[in-house]
Amino acid sequence: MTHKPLHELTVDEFVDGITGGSRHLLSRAVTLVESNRPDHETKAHAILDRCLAKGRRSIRIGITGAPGAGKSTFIESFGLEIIRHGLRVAVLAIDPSSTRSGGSILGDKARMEQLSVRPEVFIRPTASSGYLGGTSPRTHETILLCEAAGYDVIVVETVGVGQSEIVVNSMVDFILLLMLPGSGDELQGIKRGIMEIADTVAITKADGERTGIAQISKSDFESALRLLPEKHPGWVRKVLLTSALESSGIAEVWQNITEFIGSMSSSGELDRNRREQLRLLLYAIIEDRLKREFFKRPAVASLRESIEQNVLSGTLSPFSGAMALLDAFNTQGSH
Ligand SMILES: Nc1nc2c(ncn2[C@@H]2O[C@H](COP(=O)(O)OP(=O)(O)OP(=O)(O)O)[C@@H](O)[C@H]2O)c(=O)[nH]1
Ligand SMILES: [Mg+2]
Repeated sequence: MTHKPLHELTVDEFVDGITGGSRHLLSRAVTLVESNRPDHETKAHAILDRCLAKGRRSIRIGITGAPGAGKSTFIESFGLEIIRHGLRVAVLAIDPSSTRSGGSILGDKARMEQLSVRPEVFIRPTASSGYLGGTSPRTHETILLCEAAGYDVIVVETVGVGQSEIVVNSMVDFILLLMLPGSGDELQGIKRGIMEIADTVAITKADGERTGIAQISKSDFESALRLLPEKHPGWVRKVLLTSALESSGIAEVWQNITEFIGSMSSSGELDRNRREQLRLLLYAIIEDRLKREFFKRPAVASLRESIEQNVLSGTLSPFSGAMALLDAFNTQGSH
């Protein structure tokens, strides 16, 4: 039954499979969520509606850091720690661009070798290409599916190079920022923006000859964090030393996150945050839909290139160009 083509599976079959713990059907539902085909979207939303109604909850963790900071290796070790507590884990790795996809997906599977073979783990790369924010409402929808599938912890890996970590911040409960030992210099630069959304900072690769530098970085980050405004009332950000290679500091990170969740749920902040995230998702879906419908309209599609050229050559202002495209959209839409 489960090998039927996607369109032959009913919404009921999907929902029963997902909530019953089938990784295969979960994976196929994620494919539907990511599809641009209108019939897939309709079905994906029907599945999501039913899944949301189940009201299952998870701890959602965003893990961000510079390329090569050690995110995937950390998640392997961290995931193994979480399942030791009898919990199920879903890992969503956001692929920053479709052009990179082949390489990084294979890379992540290889880096999470031990984790990926565990039956209580679901690992899935999610595409982000074409979205300014580096991720899309679809990542949030995938989180909701994993939650309905009963995963207790959902980990979202994103490369902290621009906007994607900000967007991920709007779908998770907790952001863990991974920093390389010796990266304290970056504190002066753009990394401050990322620091502000972090709930905890973990220095990675604190092993071997890097141990000393890691210790120095820890103090640097602690001082820098003290200067930042609070992100969640009552939560004091910590800096932890970790090594995925030696599995050290990993249990402390998990402990730190459970403390965070405990304190934020008793203050009501966790629920407040989730409600705000649903509001953001509502508008993200609208924006996403409108944008796609706009560019799909034949009148817009046929005018788009010439208008863009005229704007680039300076014969048309971006404002007039945009208005012309919007007029084309509206005129055709009112038929
Ligand atoms: N010594 C040491 N090396 C590590 C540790 N964790 C990761 N590495 C190495 O660092 C390199 C990058 O690790 P990844 O886990 O792929 O880093 P990433 O942040 O996921 O990288 P991207 O997804 O490409 O941004 C690999 O060669 C790892 O073997 C660690 O705890 N100690
Ligand atoms: Mg990675």
